[in-house]
Amino acid sequence: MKELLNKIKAAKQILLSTHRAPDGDGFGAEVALYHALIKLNKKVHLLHVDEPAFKYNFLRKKVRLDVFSNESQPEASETDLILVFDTNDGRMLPGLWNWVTENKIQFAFIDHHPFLEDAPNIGELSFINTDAASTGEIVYSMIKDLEVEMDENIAEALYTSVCFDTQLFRYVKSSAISHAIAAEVIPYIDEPESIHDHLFGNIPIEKFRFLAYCTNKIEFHFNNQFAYLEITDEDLIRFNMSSEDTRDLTDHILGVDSVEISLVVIPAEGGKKLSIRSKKPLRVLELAKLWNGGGHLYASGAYIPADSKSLANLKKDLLSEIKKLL
Ligand SMILES: [Mn+2]
Repeated sequence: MKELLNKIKAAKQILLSTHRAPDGDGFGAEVALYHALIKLNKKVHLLHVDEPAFKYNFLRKKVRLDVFSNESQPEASETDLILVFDTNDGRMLPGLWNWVTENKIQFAFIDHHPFLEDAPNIGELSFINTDAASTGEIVYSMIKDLEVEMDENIAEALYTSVCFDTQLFRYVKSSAISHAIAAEVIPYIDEPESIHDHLFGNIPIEKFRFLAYCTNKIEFHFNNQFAYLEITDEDLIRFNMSSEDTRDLTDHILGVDSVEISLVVIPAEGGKKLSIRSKKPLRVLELAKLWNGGGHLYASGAYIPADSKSLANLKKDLLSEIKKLL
């Protein structure tokens, strides 16, 4: 971490990024460091492969963010460093990552996900702490080390990050750090509860009806210990929803007392995505790896391209692997 902080101190122009379909953790962590780096007089902006969802507008409107495309690329020679949050896999930044590697731009991943054995090189500067409950937790300590004073902008971004990944302090990795950060930043935030609403209390009625439809579609197997839901393209079209709108569903299903593992199959660009959750001590990371996926021990995912052979018997294969776990 010390070497990374020295590079940051020495850099003039720094880009910040996160995985595609940015979430409250990755985006919050980026925005927090953005405001800190501005205070250190750095030239800094966010460079994404996707715009964040509208619910993050309260953070979005306060930063400079560009979306990467082949037509609009930053000047590589003027970029000293790119920091990528909440992933350690360049493939999660399609297009942008080629630009980084082709131009040999110095990079670091700042993340809390376990390494993937088959992931591309993560470089020497990266900082990964799988004990952190959120990427925001890591950025909090970076901001402390950089000796930047807390302010409202940094506080609300850090709070967003911590609230999002811990699901309002439900998943804190049995540590008090998330709460300690909250205790420090809340006094700087005008209405901390409004952040809870932005993140979790903003379901449009159309989406609520879609979620009700999906809930009805869930199949329960193995004495109701396994919940399986497959959402099709037709479902998304019928309700005018995107794959992103299914995101909260996986966690929600795990709220059923008998369910130990939940798995949602979602249409994704050029294929399907598996989103898998489990209750301790069952670990689903290894399961995701069987389909070339990754993530956390109890929350993982995989992407299966449409031309993959494994799609043909997907449900059958999943059921037989899940059966071994239960
Ligand atoms: Mn995260």
